[in-house]
Amino acid sequence: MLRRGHSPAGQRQQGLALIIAILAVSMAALAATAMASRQQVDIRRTANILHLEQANLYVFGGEAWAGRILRQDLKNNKTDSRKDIWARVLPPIPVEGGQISGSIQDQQARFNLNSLLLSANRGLARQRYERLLDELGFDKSLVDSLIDWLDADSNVTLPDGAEDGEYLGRTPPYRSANRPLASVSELLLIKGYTYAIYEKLRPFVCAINANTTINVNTASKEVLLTLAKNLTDSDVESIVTQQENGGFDTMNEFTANSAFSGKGLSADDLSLNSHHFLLTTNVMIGRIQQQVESLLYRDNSGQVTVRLRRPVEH
Ligand SMILES: [Ca+2]
Ligand SMILES: [Ca+2]
Repeated sequence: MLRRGHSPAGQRQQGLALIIAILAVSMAALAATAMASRQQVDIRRTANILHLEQANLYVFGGEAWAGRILRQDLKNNKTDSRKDIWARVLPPIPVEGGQISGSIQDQQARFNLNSLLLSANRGLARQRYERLLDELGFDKSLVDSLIDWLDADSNVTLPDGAEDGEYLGRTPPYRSANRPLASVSELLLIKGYTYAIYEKLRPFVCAINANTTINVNTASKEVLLTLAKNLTDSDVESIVTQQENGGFDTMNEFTANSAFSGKGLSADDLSLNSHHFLLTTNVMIGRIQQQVESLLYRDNSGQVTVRLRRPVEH
């Protein structure tokens, strides 16, 4: 008599048992691998959360650093120029698990787009913006659609303005903001503004929700050229040289520059100092890379507050 295990049926049973056993072991191994890799993902996720938290803390640290620099700067002098201590770049410095770097830029070196709405001398703001558009090779009519976007009413500024009628017809439809810009990138929503125009305007404009002056000690050549009619590059050369040497101490010294002679320069909304600065902080911790911009406001007593904090737009 054959033993059960050696019968064909018994061999089949043994084979089946073996396959089940192999399957069970494989499944257990798969489950263990899945658990291990899940654990690794969890560990990485936790590390990323911790690094993100750490990066945010370094951004706050960067703001505190910038606040101290700006306070100290006001003790050093009453004007703001490229020679000031805030204008120095903070080179990458190692911190636990990564590095941090940063720089402060004077926002008032730029034309504030919101001054088209908020300035006491809107006509002058308009002239300056038209000159900037012209200088960059754009149609001056772009000022009309921007004014309509900013102003509270829904009356179209002729000839090239645009209000709800323009934007409600778009896909998806939206309304005119009818308030100051919160960000320069908002231009992309406005009639006539393409990405190429936005990119070219960006270095010379800002969007601060207050009536601000243009600081002639930090303004770029392009912005200086908007201050009076028919100015040429060579006209503003001596001003740029003066900026590099620490700027002007009095407004008279600036306006008396022969470059402006007979060119209708107005000192309205111009200044030698600034209140609004933009801090850009770059933090690298582990796999986290954060680039954050903080809009800082320094009052006349040197007190610095953070008005806005957001990721840098690219
Ligand atoms: Ca200063
Ligand atoms: Ca409007």
